[in-house]
Amino acid sequence: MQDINIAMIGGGFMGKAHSLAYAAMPMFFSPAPARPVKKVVVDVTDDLARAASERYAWEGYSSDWRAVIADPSIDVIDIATPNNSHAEIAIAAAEAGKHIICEKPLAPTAEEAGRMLAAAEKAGVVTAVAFNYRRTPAVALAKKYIDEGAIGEILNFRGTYLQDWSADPNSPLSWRFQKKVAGSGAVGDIGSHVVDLARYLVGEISAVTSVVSTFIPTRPLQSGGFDNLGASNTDNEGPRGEVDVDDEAMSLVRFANGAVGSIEATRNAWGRNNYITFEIHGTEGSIFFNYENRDELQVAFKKDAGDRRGFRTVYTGPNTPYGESLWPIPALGIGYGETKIIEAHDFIKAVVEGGTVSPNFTDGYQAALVDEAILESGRTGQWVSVPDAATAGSADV
Ligand code: NAI
Ligand code: SOE
Repeated sequence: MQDINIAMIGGGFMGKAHSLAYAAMPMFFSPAPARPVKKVVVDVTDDLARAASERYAWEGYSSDWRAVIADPSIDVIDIATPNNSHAEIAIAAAEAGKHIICEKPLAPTAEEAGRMLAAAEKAGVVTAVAFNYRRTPAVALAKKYIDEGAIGEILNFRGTYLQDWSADPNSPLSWRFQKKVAGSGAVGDIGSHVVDLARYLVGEISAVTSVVSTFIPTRPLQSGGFDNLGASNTDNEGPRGEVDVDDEAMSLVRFANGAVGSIEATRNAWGRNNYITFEIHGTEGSIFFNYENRDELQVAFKKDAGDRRGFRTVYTGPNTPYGESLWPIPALGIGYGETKIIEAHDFIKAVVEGGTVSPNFTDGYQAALVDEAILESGRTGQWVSVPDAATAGSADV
């Protein structure tokens, strides 16, 4: 089996998820398209990089991503750093001819995302952006039903991403609350996942109108040199820093194909953990998905007899998308890890075959254009048209 040599930049939360995915991918997918070789992990200091390499079983470590990108033996650069470093690393990787998988959001701004796309297109490298929730088998099953026409013409999409890890005003000032690092708040961090699902399942979003708010304006500064995502200390009397990004956004959206919808994102929703939901109404039926019950897809069909019509539950398993590579019995349990394993498979397959994978940098750029339209509408109170990545001129930005 062919080896694909990987260098991963960033050994935090996503570093853990991607390391697991590379190790497990050939166990799930047989034959695997290639053996991902975990060559080197990079972090900001040698100590952090060494700790990540030992914990996540990488062959080597470094604190110099530029030197790692220059290494001719590396095939793939995996970017798992906070948002503000994605563009610089990805553009350097593309210029060195490396294939790239980059965490979402592709960049803090659409301008940077456009430059990343332009560099990758110029270099002709394979790209992927890690909107992994598309890879949940039940979401792929929803896509299959829609493509087969099972719910007819789509009229309406209602998507939410609700969390509560930062609902406590004393949860710390993660980089996710700092514009210079994150770009935006709930919009880019979690709303972008819903934008990706909406584009995947329904089609391009052409215009948005939004209410964008920041309810918690300051948070305790972090100490200890690592990101304390979600930890809280209700007695915290220490110094606080400014939150200069949104923490809640609600949008109405129009799709280019005539469908309408809504997208909601907040991390202030007590009791909601990773509440990614969508409900889609078509002329022939409806679909409902909730990531907190991610083995299940709820479906209702107009064609059912009147005394039987209503939502029923389909559990994903061997007969649904990706099922032949996962577990042999329905409802054994799909987890976050599986979405990342499938993501790694689809990306490595495209690298080996010289093909393309979706979502890629074009999708990441288009999602960033939607995110920016949501933020602009939040500022102006107006409907804002979303440019099309194909004509927005990625090479010119
Ligand atoms: P994190 O803060 O847990 O880890 C980031 C790591 O990158 C840290 O170890 C940090 O020291 C390192 N780092 C920062 N700047 C660096 C640089 N210039 N060079 C090398 N290393 C650097 O962050 P997390 O949660 O892993 O997020 C990383 C990215 O993944 C973000 O873009 C985030 O939005 C995305 N993400 C995506 C998720 C998904 O479900 N697809 C889930 C969580 C995060
Ligand atoms: C925090 O909101 C976070 O880690 C996001 O950054 C991820 O994209 C999301 O999938 C899980 O929550």
